[in-house]
Amino acid sequence: MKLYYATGTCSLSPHIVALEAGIPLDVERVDISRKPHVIGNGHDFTKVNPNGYVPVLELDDGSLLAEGAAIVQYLADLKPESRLAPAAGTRDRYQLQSWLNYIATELHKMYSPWLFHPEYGAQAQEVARGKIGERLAYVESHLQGSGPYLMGNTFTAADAYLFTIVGWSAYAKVDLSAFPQLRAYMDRVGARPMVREAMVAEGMKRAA
Ligand SMILES: N[C@@H](CCC(=O)N[C@@H](CS)C(=O)NCC(=O)O)C(=O)O
Repeated sequence: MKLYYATGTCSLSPHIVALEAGIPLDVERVDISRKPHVIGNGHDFTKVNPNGYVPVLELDDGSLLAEGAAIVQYLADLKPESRLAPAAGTRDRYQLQSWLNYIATELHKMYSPWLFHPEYGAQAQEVARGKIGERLAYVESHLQGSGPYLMGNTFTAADAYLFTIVGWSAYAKVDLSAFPQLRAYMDRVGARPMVREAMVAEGMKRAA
């Protein structure tokens, strides 16, 4: 299996999930700073994903799966014993999907593209930061009552995704100072050996 990724982007989330699940993974870096985006051999990445974005998972039969929220569930279901996703059809599985959708639509797509492109203007960016602040306040209160992870005591695919997106905060100038639970959560998740390993593999961190 191969994960198409770009360093430090949302593709870090399935990278973490694969490592946490103990799934052997080939990785192929996509240069999303070039237009069109290219992969290592210089090939146009839109031949892999016509939408041009990471993550994409190439399965062993050559078929492709796009969209981070789907990829992390696919990986987690390959190793149910990892408990990265509750069993399909259970109430808890829908709760996981609720979190994945919340992170994708209310956070991920509010940070990106709005806070990564100054050309959108300061006003649009302040609106995005305000919305993100509201959504993070909700996460903060949830962690306070039901932590240490989003789904309670068990680290799941939703935590890999939330950690990845909230990890953009310093760069995107999203102020986390009002969210002590969330900051502690980021430290907790960031200290997990497989999370560190994924970050080292992507060149975001030095090996200890
Ligand atoms: N809907 C997609 C969005 C993925 C996405 O936004 N990927 C970004 C990196 S975080 C990307 O590759 N951007 C490059 C581009 O869109 O050209 C998902 O949730 O997987």
